[in-house]
Amino acid sequence: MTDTTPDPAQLLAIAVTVAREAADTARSMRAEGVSGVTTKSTATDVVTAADRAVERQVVAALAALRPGDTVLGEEYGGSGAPEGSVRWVLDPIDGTVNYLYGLPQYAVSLAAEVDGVAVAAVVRNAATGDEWTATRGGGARRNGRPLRASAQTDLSQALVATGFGYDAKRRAHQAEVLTRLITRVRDIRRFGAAALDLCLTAEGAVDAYFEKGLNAWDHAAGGLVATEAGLVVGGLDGRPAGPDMVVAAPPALFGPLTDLLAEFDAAGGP
Ligand code: LIP
Repeated sequence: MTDTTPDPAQLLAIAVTVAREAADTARSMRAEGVSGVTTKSTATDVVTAADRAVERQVVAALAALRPGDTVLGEEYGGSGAPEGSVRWVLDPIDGTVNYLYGLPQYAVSLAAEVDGVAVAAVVRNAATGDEWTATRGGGARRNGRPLRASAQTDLSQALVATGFGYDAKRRAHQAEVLTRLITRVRDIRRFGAAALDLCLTAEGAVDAYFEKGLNAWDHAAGGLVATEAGLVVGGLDGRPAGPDMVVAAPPALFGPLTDLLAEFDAAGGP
C-alpha cells in the first residue's frame, strides 16, 4: 500500500453504502419475480437480469464515488489494477441458484483490494439484511457486533460447510471427496453461497469451510471477514486461497483439514 491509498475505513464506508443499495435492488427485483434467466458454463449455471442489473448499479456507483478505481465483477469482468490503486471485487448476487428458487441465502459481496490484498469487505444477505463487514487489521463484524470464529480443535467434532461446482464431472470428483471426508467430521452443510459460507464460518455457525472452483468474487470479501474473525484462510499445501481450493478454519483445524483434503485430492479433478 502507498501513503496515498485511502484509509480502509473510508473504503468500507463506501462499500457498505453501495452494497446496501445493491441488495435493495436484488431484493425488490426478486419480489417482482425472476426474469432474464440465461445460463453460462452449464445448464445449471444460471445468471438473471438481477445479477446483471445489480452489477451495473454497483459499477456506476463506484465510478461516481471513486472514479480512478477499477472493478472486477462476475458478470462483466474487469481489468487489472495499477500498483497501489484500489480494485473492487464484486459478486452482485452470490448464491444465484438460491436467488432463483427464492431461498433466503444470497448476498452482495464487495471487497476493496490494494495490490491484490483485500483491505475492506462487506457481504450483505440481500434477503435478510444481515451484513458482515471487515477491514484488514480492524476485525470482523456482523450487523456491527464483533465476531469470533469457532475455537474447535477436534476435526471429528467439526461442522464443515462446502459447495459444489456446476460441471457434472467436477461434481462427481467433489462427491468422491465428500464421501471420504464425511466420516471424519461431525457433519457437512451446503448452503449455496460461498460469501455467506465464509461469513457463517467467521461467526462460528459452522466450524470450517472448504470449496474448490471459486472465483475471486466469490471469496474476496468473505475471506477477509473470515480472516479478521481469527480463522486461517488459504489453499492446500501452503498455497493461497484460489480456484483450486479455498479453506477457512480455526488455527487448530486448518492443518488437519487441509491434510485430509490433500490426501483425498480435493484440489484435483476436473
Ligand atoms: C456459487 C458459490 C457457491 C458454489 C456454487 C456457485 P454463484 O456462486 O457461491 O459456493 O457452491 O456452485 O459457484 O454462481 O451463485 O455466484
